[in-house]
Amino acid sequence: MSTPESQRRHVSSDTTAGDNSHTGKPRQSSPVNTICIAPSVMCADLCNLEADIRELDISGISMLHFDLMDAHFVPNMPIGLALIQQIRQKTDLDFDIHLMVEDNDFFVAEAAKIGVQQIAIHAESATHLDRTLTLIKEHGIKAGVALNPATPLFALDYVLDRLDFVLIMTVNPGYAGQKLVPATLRKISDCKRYLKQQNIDIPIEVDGNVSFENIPKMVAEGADILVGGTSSVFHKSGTRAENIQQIHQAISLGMEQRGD
Ligand code: S6P
Ligand code: MG
Repeated sequence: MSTPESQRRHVSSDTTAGDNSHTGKPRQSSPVNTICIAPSVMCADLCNLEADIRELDISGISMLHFDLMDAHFVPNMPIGLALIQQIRQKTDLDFDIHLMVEDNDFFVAEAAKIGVQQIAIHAESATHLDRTLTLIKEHGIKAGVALNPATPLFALDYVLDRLDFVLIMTVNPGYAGQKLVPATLRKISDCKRYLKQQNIDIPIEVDGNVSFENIPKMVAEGADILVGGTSSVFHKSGTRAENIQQIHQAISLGMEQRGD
């Protein structure tokens, strides 16, 4: 059986996704089979965002995570399309869009105009999940499904062939600075096993309290993309560069315990 295009190992290393060469700089990519750190922009210093983005740009990360909320699916709305559009002009990093909205198709179309590399939609908000995933892929963007902590993995059963990644929420979506929902650690390894049983090799992204302390456990369970927020990349104890260094150490600890 041939391997479908969607069953690639890592999201950021592919060059077929949306064009982001807005700054004329060479595009960065993550190496295949490594853990990817994706800083969550809603946790940056929003009054000093350009400085934060520049610091992250030279820190060796390859992807930025954007939380797009509509104050309906989740009761918050920290950043919007106009801001993402402006940041697109400042960096060639890959853009990872996490939609927490009711009208997924509208935001997919708007994000595609901006030039983003991957989009996750929530299984809980999508009325026509298969159709919206297809729409994302028609734009040449990698498609993922995000699952709330209480949503079972079988929500993915009939869209697996559409997926380029899975986003496991390790907190309930809507806010930064929350505590990990404990059962979600097991859910990461359950997801890893589930994908393996289906012979699908796509990355698992984790989002929510991806802290220095939790990263080794998450990586050991099978996480491939780590969304870094207030408990890691933007932790007050260090500079962005120092925090990213500490994340790499935590990843190494997790990799030592990892089974694959
Ligand atoms: C939450 C959102 C996340 C947060 C991130 C914050 O709804 O999807 O991406 O920005 O989880 O990280 P932390 O370390 O503050 O929990
Ligand atoms: Mg997020």
